[in-house]
Amino acid sequence: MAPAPFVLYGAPGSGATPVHAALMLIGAPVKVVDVAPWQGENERARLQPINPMRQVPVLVLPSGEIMTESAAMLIWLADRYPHAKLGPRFDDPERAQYLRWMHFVSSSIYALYWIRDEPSRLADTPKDEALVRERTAERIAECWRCMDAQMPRRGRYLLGDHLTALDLYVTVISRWQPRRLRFYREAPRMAEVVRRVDNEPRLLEHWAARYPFAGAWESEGP
Ligand SMILES: N[C@@H](CCC(=O)N[C@@H](CS)C(=O)NCC(=O)O)C(=O)O
Repeated sequence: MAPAPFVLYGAPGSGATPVHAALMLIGAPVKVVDVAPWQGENERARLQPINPMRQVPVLVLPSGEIMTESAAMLIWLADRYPHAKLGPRFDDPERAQYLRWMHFVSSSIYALYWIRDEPSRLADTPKDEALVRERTAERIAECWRCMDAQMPRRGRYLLGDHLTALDLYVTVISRWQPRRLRFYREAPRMAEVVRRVDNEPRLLEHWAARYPFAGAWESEGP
């Protein structure tokens, strides 16, 4: 009998995109449910039964267990399916830096989109909303700059010559505002890697279907 598929909740371009890319590289069957909670209450309500935080991505494992948290999903998938070589193993010297930067991207950068996607959560007036957008963009740029300076780049990808979950994560999140042109400027060493991952032959179809260039992510914005 064919194994039960993973079920992944999240619309194109969301944090589900790198998780989906990992599942593609692993070769695991996946059923995708498009939900875009940033579009409003109706979409959020669809998520309530599976994730009370009403966010995506949500990954339902073949066992039926539910996972939230994109970084945890990526790390777990890489560990669970070692044949795909998506992350350094427990005794690999790169493991510490891998975990460090996976968590950094999640907690210092991705977390800011809760505010950016709906600045009225913290700001009362349109003027304050614009300020929140501007300041969070500066903070995201600072995080990328810091990461770029600290990453021990020694190969074609962020952690060496193997594409890992960290490459998938940074490739997608760097497409979000303030978008790629700003990222390229702040993080010139990582810029080279994300362009390589954008053009990874095994993922071209995936990117085209789940995060097409039509979204104009290779631009700049607040
Ligand atoms: N910590 C979560 C953050 C997830 C998150 O912020 N997802 C966004 C979409 S990419 C979302 O659901 N936003 C809607 C909202 O926060 O209301 C993760 O890493 O998976």
